[in-house]
Amino acid sequence: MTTDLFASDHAQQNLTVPIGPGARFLGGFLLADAAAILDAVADVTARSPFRHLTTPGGQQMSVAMSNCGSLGWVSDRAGYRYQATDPLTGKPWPPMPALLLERAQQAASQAGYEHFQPDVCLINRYTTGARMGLHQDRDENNLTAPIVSFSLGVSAVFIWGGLQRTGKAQRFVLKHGDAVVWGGPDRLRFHGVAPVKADEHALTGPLRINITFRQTGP
Ligand code: MD6
Ligand code: FE
Repeated sequence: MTTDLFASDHAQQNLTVPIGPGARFLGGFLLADAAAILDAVADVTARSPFRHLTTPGGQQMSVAMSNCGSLGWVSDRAGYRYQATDPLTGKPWPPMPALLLERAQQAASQAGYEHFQPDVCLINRYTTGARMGLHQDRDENNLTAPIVSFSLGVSAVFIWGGLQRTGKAQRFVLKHGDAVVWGGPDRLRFHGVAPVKADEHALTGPLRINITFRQTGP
């Protein structure tokens, strides 16, 4: 069953729902500045375009990615890692726009994580049918910092598992404007995104944009 954590849709903004001891769903957190956030994403991707990375196993990912911040997450045949330059342009990743940093820090704080200093902002673009398999986020050196995730555009079903790959997963809908923060005892939970259904959003057309902020440093 897929739970709609925000059953009354976006009538209310900023509803905080615990989804684990260290994880919070912030429904509608970004609604007031969604358009400005998407503009900031467009500025980043004009300089470091979206691209489909290859997994270490040689598969092309269905989600297209870019980054901003002092480090970016990349994947290729050699593995997953964070690096300061964009392999596509050979240049540093674009700086993290102030609005993105500010909203990420506010989300973290609203979920109980003060002093979040993200140095990575990974931007994921989903077209119809794109998905993300079940994974843990564990390429960061600093596992004490939470991860902050923003969802914009077309909705998706988020698969929210446990600390082991096997076992029961919950599913819930991430809509335009929602944020999720997780850390502490939930930091290494398995999670993924079900194939995005054909849909349209006024600001993104058929696309879903997800932005995750990570702190790799101390
Ligand atoms: C997505 N998100 O929502 C994929 N990882 O498109 C993630 O993989 C993710 O949303 C860690 C923390 C939050 C996330
Ligand atoms: Fe993840």
